[in-house]
Order: sequence, then C-alpha cells, then structure tokens
Amino acid sequence: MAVPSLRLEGCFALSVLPSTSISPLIAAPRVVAAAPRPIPLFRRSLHSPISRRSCRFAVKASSAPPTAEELKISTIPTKPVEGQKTGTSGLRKKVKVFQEENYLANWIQALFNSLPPEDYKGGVLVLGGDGRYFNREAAQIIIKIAAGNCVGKILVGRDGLMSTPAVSAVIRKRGANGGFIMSASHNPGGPEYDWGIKFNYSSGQPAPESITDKIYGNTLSISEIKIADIPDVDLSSLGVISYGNFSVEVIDPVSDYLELMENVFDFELIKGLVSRPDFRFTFDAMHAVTGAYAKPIFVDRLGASLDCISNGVPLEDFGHGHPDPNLTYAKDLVKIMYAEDAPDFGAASDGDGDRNMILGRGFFITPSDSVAIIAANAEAAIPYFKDGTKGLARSMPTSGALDRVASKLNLPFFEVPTGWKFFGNLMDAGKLSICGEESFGTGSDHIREKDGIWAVLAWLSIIAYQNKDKKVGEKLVSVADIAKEHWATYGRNFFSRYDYEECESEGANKMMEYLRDVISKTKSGEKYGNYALQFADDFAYTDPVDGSIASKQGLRFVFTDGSRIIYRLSGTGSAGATIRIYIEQFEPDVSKHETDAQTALKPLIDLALSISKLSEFTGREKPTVIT
Ligand code: VG1
Ligand code: CO
Repeated sequence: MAVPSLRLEGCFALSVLPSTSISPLIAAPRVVAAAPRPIPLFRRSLHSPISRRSCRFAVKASSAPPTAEELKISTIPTKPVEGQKTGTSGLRKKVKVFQEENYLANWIQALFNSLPPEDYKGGVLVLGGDGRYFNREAAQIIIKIAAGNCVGKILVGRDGLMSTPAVSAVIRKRGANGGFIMSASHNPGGPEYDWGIKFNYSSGQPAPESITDKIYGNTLSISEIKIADIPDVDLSSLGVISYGNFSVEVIDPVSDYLELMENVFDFELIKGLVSRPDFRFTFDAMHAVTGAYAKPIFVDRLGASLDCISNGVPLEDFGHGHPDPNLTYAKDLVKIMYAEDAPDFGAASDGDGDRNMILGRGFFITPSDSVAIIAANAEAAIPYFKDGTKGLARSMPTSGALDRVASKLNLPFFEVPTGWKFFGNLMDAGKLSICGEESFGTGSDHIREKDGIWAVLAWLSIIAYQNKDKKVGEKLVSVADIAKEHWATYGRNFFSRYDYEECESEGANKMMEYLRDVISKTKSGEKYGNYALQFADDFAYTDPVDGSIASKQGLRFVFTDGSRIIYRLSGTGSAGATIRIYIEQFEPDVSKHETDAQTALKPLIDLALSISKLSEFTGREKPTVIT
C-alpha cells in the first residue's frame, strides 16, 4: 500500500509537526496549558495511520505546548463514513458510533467544507452541550478542528455546558458566526446510549436543510481533516487561552441567557408570585443541562427555595434517566403533581433544555394548548410582547388550538414541518413571534430555538399576572382554571400522540409505504366510521421567505369536522424506527371539555390503528409513550 503523504498547511505560522495522526493530536500526553485537570481522551487510530517516520517531511517532535505566536495545523487523511445524514435536529447516533475512528472529526470537517469560508475564517463560534457522556472528548475534537480550519475564536460554556437555547442566545448577543451543540437532546446518555451534534447559524437558528444536505454530501467524499496541534483546553475555569490567532474563551453558560430572560419577562412580577406563601412550584431538571440554570434563575434571582428544584445536578447519564419531559419519562414529577398535596405548578425540561412540560395540580397542559395559552396571554403578561405579536406558527402535527388564537387576535399564522429549523426564516423576516410544537417545544423570536426555561417563565408570568390582585388567603387562579377558561373562549382541541419507539425499520417503512398507497386512492367525502374524509396527503411545505421546499413531512388524513390523523417516522432516534401517530379532534361544546383526552379521542385512535394496520406491520399492540 502506498504511504499517504502528509501535507502541512495553516492559516497561521507553521513550524513543527509533532504528530501524524488525529489520535495523538487529540490525546497528546502533554501538559494541559491552563490547568492539569485530566480529561478523558479519545484514543482511536486513523483509517490510514501514518507513522512519523514514513512522512516525506522532516518532522521535529515537540513536547512543549505551542506558544502564543504559533499554531501548527496538520492535514491528515481520512475516509468517508456512511450514514452521517442529519435528522430532524442534528446528527444522533449511539456513543459507540461516534467513538469510531474519525467519525465525529469527519462530520466536523465536512461541516467546514460546506460553509462559505467567510462564514467562519477568523470568525467566532460558540460551543456548548448538555453534559452528556462523550461531550468532554468531543469538545476537544471540535476545538482542534475549528482551529485547524482557521476559526478565530471559540466561546465555550464552562465544563462544556450550555443549553440549546443559551447557545442560540449567546450566538445572537455576541454576534458569533454560529455554534455547535453537543447533545442528543431528550435521548438517553451514557456509554451505551446516544450522542449528538447540531450546528446553528449566525442568527442562532438550527442550520437549514440546504446546509445539512451539503454537509452530508461532503461526508461522502471527505478525504482529509485539518486539525490544530494544540493541547486539550481546560474547560473548568473561566478565561481565555490563545494559540496564535486562535483563542478559546471559557464563558459562564448562564449569564447571557439570564440577562436575556430579564429583558423578556417582568422578573418582579414573577418574584411576587414565587414568594407568595400560598403558591408552591417545583422544577425537575432531570439531571440534564437546565440543572445549571435552575438555581441561578429560580432560586438566586426569583427567590424560590432550593428545594423547589429536583434532579438539579447535570450528570453524564442523566442519573440513568431518559431526559424527556413527558408523562412517561418524567414520572417522578407527574407523581408529585398528581399527589394529594401537590404544588400549584410543576415543570420539567429535557437533556439540552429546549423542551418543557407544564403541569398544574393534578392537571397536564398538553404542549399544543400551552403555546396557544401563552400566545393568548402574551401581550398582557410578558413585557417582550407588549407592543403586540407579529405572527404565530406551529408544526404541522401540533393541534389547531394556536390557529384559533391567531384567528381571534387577527394575527398572521403559519404551519411548518416538524423541527424548529423551519421557524427561523419566519422570525428573521419579522413575521413570527410565538411558536410551538406538540413535542413539548415552545418558544419565541427572542432566540431561534425552542426554550424550556422561557416556557416555564412564560407560564409563571401568566399565573402571576392573573393573580396579581389576589390577597393571600383568596383562592388563586390555578393552571387548570387558566386552561379551562381558554377552552371556554376558543373551544378545546383534544390531542394525543402515540409513539412506537424502536420498531423494526422494515415494518415501519412498509407501513408508511402502505399508507402512501392508501392515500393515493382516497377520495374526498369517503366515510371512515363516523368521519368523512376531507383530504389525505403527504405534507409538503414551501418556505414563504426563501421558497425552499420540504416534502414528505408527514401523512395526514383530515376529516370534514377538522379532526386529523397524522403518521410520521421520527428523525431523531438512533436505533430502528419510531412511529408517531398524532390524533386531534375539535370540541366546541364546553360541557364536554373536561372529558379525558384518551376517552374523547378513542374512536379516532381506533380508526388510526385500523387505517394503518400498525400492529400487522410492526407486531406492536401498545405504544411505548402516550402524550
Ligand atoms: C422530535 C419532535 C420534533 C422536535 C425534534 C427535536 O422529532 O417530534 O417536534 O423538533 O424532536 O427536538 P422527531 O423527528 O423525532 O419526531 V429536541 O428537543 O430532540 O432537539
Ligand atoms: Co431538546
């Protein structure tokens, strides 16, 4: 086999090349410049390892870290790896896959190969993560490849921590060119579980498909990785370390975000509620990234007591949990909120802090209702919206509760495919203020990501506003009262989602093909039990701002009374296929509003299962998660 040649290059001064493979560059056994804290290292070989002796260049080994004047960059050969296509939100795989040789390095280099050089050369990129297993090794790889590609500066959260919404906020506040988020969000973490990476662009929004498609294309043809020969950076203390024109600044992951929240909300109003003796609230950080935010925001700034926060320490494996704030995986919180002496308000957030679940005493707020209720109350209760909301939007499978608010308030309204990346253009164009997804994602144009803590503060603001004139001892307007009042005004959209996680891909794909075939033969007016079909299709979306088209975004059956059944395959899983069925029915009759959603939707759920022949295709009798 011919020995591959090794090329030296650099944006900055080149002097020595002390190593010839990515592993020593990542795991160089030298002194860590800023502090001696050991960092677990990524030890894998290259596809085509080159020994130093086989180099055609005269190479001088160096044991000292580079000085501020020099930054050495190596170009090392690599080979494409299959399957690096990003899904609904970033690239997610098992940790073991990311630990394969050059797997992460290839993707990061492919990303730089996909961006116009002016978007990163000499520029600033933000780096954060949810604290999961493999983040510390990944951070070092990303930093070194960023330096190797002539990025000017990396702003990284202390200990590599920064929530997804905070990364978006920091990108915007500091005028950065973009940022990386090391997270598989709500997927479980640990050596046997998931890892993930997302890239956000300069206005803080997840990279659009035009970029992620390009990255994927480049992962299939990648042949070399550019990496700087610098020691592992100590991420445990705040400060700046420089290598030539490249620097890394370790920043507090909370302060920029907290400052933004203080501008969006009336903290004094919320403080008034939280400090009432007749109001109790609880927040479950699920041992995920919002653990780092909950104390500074809820306790230190808003005066809640420390015991309001549970699972507040971010852990690499989320305490063996599944950091997904829903009725199944946040069961501790659900138990507390349905107990006899439950607090008045309960909330949880996911791995990377962009999702939220809202509960009242013995009362669950479905996320589709949550965004509608926030939108309906925003102007009165949240200073950021006091001059009005520009427009509202939801993902396609999210219930139509928000549509009703938009129509009553006479606001522009948009329906986009699943995934937050579709909201960004509308926000940048000044057409959208508040939006949400049924999957526990709620947010606004204060940033370009969904925002778990924002949603909690929005709800606290609404509760505080509605109770601002109540004296201690008077009955408070509860979370349930707010929801029921909303239904009385707008009608209730019963909604439920059935998830069948980790099905065999073959059966799931066959079911979707079968449904596409069924859809192609449907006719408007056809009877399905008590429902008459209005139309059935495969949802496609044309972005009103840039004209880009996203097709195959979910199979829908829409009935003449507005009821809907939607089928989608998840784009965030890391094993097999997850089928999601979304079921919705509108109920204008107030006397029926308190019916349990599962009871109200039973006929439609049965219909959804029979149309799809789900159990035949998948062998599943029951969903793994019901929302
Ligand atoms: C899911 C949700 C989607 C959400 C996405 C990312 O995608 O359905 O609404 O935007 O996760 O959320 P999918 O393709 O699995 O249905 V997060 O908190 O994982 O960044
Ligand atoms: Co998330």
